[in-house]
Amino acid sequence: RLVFSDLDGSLLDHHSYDWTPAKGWLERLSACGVPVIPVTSKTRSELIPLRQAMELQQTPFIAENGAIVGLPHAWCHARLDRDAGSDGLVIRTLGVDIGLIRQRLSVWRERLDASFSTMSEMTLEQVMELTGLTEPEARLARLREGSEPLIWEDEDAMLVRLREGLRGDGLRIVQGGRFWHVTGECDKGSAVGWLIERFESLRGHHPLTLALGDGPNDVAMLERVDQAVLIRGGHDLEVSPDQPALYRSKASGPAGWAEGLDHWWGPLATEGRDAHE
Ligand code: 2M8
Ligand code: MG
Ligand code: MG
Repeated sequence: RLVFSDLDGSLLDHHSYDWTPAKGWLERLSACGVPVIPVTSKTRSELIPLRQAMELQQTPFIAENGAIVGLPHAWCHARLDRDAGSDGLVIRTLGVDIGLIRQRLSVWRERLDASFSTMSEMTLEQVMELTGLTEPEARLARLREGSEPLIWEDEDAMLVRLREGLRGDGLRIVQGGRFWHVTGECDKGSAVGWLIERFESLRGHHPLTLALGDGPNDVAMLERVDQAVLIRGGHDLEVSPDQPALYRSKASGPAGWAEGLDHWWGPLATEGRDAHE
């Protein structure tokens, strides 16, 4: 089994970034040997302290909306993945470089005369005010490698034109909780698919997969797994009918996260470890 989880607004509370209501399930999953894989808009740098605090250092992660994948040793191919960093993680990039994204955004802003503010143009104080992150956290959020968050300040019709322009450059724009995020041709769904294939090639069988998310940028991930939880949040979302195993939580944030696990995997709480690896 594998759990793929969005962080902000899902495993973490949208405002306080607290995950206390999910702790019981995190401990249970860890005891059963089930990896909980963060799939987030956050940067690799933001994930370092978070994975440590949540005791998720042994599991892979997907950062920057599918642009960056981090693989701990157990998820590496002995011959292919020899480029581990000092933290023992192998990093794979599935998107494009942030420099290209920023360059094309500034070209399209000028061409279309569009109004938006990118995170890289904001002051640290502005980022803190918008997100409620502390100063050190906001610094880590700005260390971007493969996605640029922006606040949209123009009409919907202009967003359609920007999306068209970016598409011609091989770039995408997707909505997160507070920001719009520009990436290469990747999303949370494609990165989750990549990791599932990695699991299959290493272990020789298909894992039972569950994903949880609350935002428009999570829909592709929810459609890619066996069982999905749409966590109640600030967005009215539609998931394709091709995903029949969808549960909509009543609670929001980490309480909705625990509710989704109760719904799909309730019996796991009382079963043993071996059956689920
Ligand atoms: C941004 O991501 C969230 C996730 O949905 C958003 O769009 O609201 C990112 O910049 C991320 O790096 C940051 O930690 C987060 C803080 O709220 O905002
Ligand atoms: Mg979210
Ligand atoms: Mg997110």
